[in-house]
Amino acid sequence: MRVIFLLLFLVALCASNAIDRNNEPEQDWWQKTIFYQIYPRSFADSDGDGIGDLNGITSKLEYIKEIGVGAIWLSPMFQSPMYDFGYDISDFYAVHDEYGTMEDFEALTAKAEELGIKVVLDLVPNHSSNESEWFQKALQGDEKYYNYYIWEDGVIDEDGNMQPPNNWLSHFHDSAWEYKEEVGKYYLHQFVVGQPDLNYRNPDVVEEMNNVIRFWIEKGVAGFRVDAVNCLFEVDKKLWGGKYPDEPLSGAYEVALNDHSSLNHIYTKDQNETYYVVYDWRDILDEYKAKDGLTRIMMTEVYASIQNVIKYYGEGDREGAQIPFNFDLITDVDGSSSANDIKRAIDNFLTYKPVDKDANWVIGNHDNNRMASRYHPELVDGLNMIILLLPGVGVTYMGEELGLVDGYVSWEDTVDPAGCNPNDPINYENWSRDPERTPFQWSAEKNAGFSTADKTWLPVAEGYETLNVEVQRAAERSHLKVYQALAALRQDPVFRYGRYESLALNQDVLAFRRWYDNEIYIVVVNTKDSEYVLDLTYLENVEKDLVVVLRSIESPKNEGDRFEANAVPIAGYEALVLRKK
Ligand SMILES: *[C@@H]1O[C@H](CO)[C@@H](O)[C@H](O)[C@H]1NC(C)=O
Ligand SMILES: *[C@@H]1O[C@H](CO)[C@@H](O)[C@H](O)[C@H]1NC(C)=O
Ligand SMILES: *[C@@H]1O[C@H](CO)[C@@H](O)[C@H](O)[C@H]1NC(C)=O
Ligand SMILES: CC(=O)N[C@H]1CO[C@H](CO)[C@@H](O)[C@@H]1O
Ligand SMILES: [Ca+2]
Ligand SMILES: [Ca+2]
Repeated sequence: MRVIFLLLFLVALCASNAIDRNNEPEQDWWQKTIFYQIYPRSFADSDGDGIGDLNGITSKLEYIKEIGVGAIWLSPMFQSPMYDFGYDISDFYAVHDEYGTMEDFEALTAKAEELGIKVVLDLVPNHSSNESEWFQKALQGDEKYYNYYIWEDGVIDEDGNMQPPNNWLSHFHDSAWEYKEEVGKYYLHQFVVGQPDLNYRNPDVVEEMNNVIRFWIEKGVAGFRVDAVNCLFEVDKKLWGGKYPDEPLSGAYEVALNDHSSLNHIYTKDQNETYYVVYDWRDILDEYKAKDGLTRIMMTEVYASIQNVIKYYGEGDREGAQIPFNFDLITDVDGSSSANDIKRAIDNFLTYKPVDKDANWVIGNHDNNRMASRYHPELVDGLNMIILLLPGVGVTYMGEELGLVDGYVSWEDTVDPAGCNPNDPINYENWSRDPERTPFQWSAEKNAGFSTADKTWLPVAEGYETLNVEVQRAAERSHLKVYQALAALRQDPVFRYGRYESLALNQDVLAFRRWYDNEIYIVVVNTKDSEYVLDLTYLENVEKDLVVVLRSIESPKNEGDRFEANAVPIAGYEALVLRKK
């Protein structure tokens, strides 16, 4: 009997030693940090013209460091006529004049380097601006640049009028084709009219974009976030008798006929050639790593099925993006979702991602209503706990650390083409992305400390007098302080290497466990305004005493409080990080 016990004991001992701290693979910089998205136009205005700029960002880099973030990614700061606020680039090799100069950019990267912050830029490969030199030359008949774009003849309808080549729609409520008198043809634009699509079947275009990548890496950037990459290729028209085929109707319920979602985008999205271009870009990034040892990263922006999203990681011996953005917490769930729905949304990415790759968690960006507004302002700490303590890379859209909410932007003040184009003063808020782009809230001063201008490019959100950095820095408890604590906590091996298990304890409360060696942490988030007494022993190996390590700001508990695992009371919207004693 004794011998059997001894044997069992030894087996258990070996099992628990199976994960040896010292044998963990060394993590690279991008696996250990948080990526923080800055929308340059709205972050900080250094010269009082009401528009954020690079010097503004540079002046706030200490704040980035203070909150525990090690990498920023900037929405486009390249030269642009701003028809789509920078996503329409007229010079891929220059800084937009409202944002500053190349010297300002160099000062930004120098300061960032001094503080140990990596800088990642937005690569917008699908299209240029219609005001780029490339497109202008194309219009003037320069053959090289004509072939940078996608041109088609119109079709003559029964009444003898010229119509676009087919039914393709842009993302902004109009035909994806625009006629050009000078050329006598239509050009393709999957986004606004001012964003003509580049032709990736032309090797010159591929090489040009490779040069853009090289140019900015040589300026010192640590990688790229790649915009709308699944729109890169359209179907090969050679396979269709030289004509681009119509896309089928999606059958989407109650959307206008010119709404992008009214069609099923089988010919303009997710074409398989896309993945090989991405793998080639990764090779370029790796060439630089081979030279200086620093990993350059790629984050891809793709709203697609999970099966297509994970293709960006690579295939066979080809490597792709280290961080194919996971938007499930944006697209699949919101404040109305149950804890079960949220568990399923989390598990979705973890289920499909390759076992040897890192997950990532994105809960907001400049295209979607702010996290606090989509879920609930009281859930901010719980959501940040989820984003920062799940296994994988955490991504924060500026202001999520404070719980910023959407700003109100009147129809008169609306500038986003997605809001303006439908020309619908009643329903524009259904499409406008301006509410999540209102200026960052630094203090209770004029314009929330964002700018000294009399008018800012978008109005500052109401309530900034109490919801801002300065107030949250001074307060004993604040979202900012919880965020800082989370940024520190995620450096613990349990969150870097530990395993993960999750459970919806009831329809409102999500719990997950992270464990490593003999350390166990439990994160509990009540997504609704109802109280419960929780039995956390449903999670394996969770029993006896649990200690509160961190709590949401309205939590009635204190750090250091102890609870019996089978009877943990939780208040409405309360979120806790607990450790097993
Ligand atoms: C570019 O497109 C915009 C519409 O988005 C239009 O207003 C502008 O005139 C165009 N510019 C040129 C040079 O064609
Ligand atoms: C892309 O898909 C098409 C149709 O499924 C196939 O014929 C083609 O070989 C694929 N190309 C590549 C590069 O995988
Ligand atoms: C706009 O959104 C509201 C609220 O979700 C909805 O009731 C309305 O039908 C939407 N309007 C249009 C035109 O999509
Ligand atoms: C999240 C994101 O970056 N979305 C961008 C996708 O691309 C279009 C066109 O470049 C932009 O309008 C979006 O802002
Ligand atoms: Ca400015
Ligand atoms: Ca395209």
